Amino acid sequence: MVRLSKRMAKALRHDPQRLGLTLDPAGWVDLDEFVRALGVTEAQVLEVVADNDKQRFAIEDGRIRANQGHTVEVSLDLPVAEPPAELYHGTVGRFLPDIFRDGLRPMARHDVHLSATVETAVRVGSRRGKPVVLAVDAAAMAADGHEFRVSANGVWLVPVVPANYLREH
Ligand code: HQG
Repeated sequence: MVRLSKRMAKALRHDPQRLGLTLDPAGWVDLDEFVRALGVTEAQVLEVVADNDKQRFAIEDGRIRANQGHTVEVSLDLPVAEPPAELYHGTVGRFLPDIFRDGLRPMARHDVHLSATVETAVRVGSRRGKPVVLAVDAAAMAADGHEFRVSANGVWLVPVVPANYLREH
């Protein structure tokens, strides 16, 4: 299941071409076509979508897409949303000098990914080593005109977080 989930994320976020798939402008692909390209059953795909720990995928009108995390060009058409006063970003110590100089940047993805809870941010940071959690003053950012969006699976997205809104949690 985890392996299939990773293959699905790779196809829907980063490399649809490798499976001969083309995403529509909002990141959707026909579910039948997707199932065929992966060479699995529809039931297996539906099981991954339903049981995914992070609800990484959405199915709608016979189509599937990744809820966030793309590196290929897509526009998810998410509405601007008012963020909670504080959001969190999980990273590792070696990135801190750059982050406190340049702010949080989206790197290969479209947006900086922020978590609503410290716990989730710890998990995100742990992918790269000993986690460090940064608190983002989302209220101040929103008041200053930065636009936040929230993905269907509750990840907060913003193009950049300038360093002056960051502190170590
Ligand atoms: C760091 C996973 C240097 C940033 C997770 C991060 C998340 C900087 C890395 C989602 C920097 C980018 C996204 C700067 C940011 N200088 N380093 N100015 N600004 N960074 O993977 O947030 O499991 O693109 O701290 O759970 O780690 O795939 O972002 O370490 O929700 O669904 O550059 O991916 O979700 O890494 O993770 P990423 P992320 P999935």
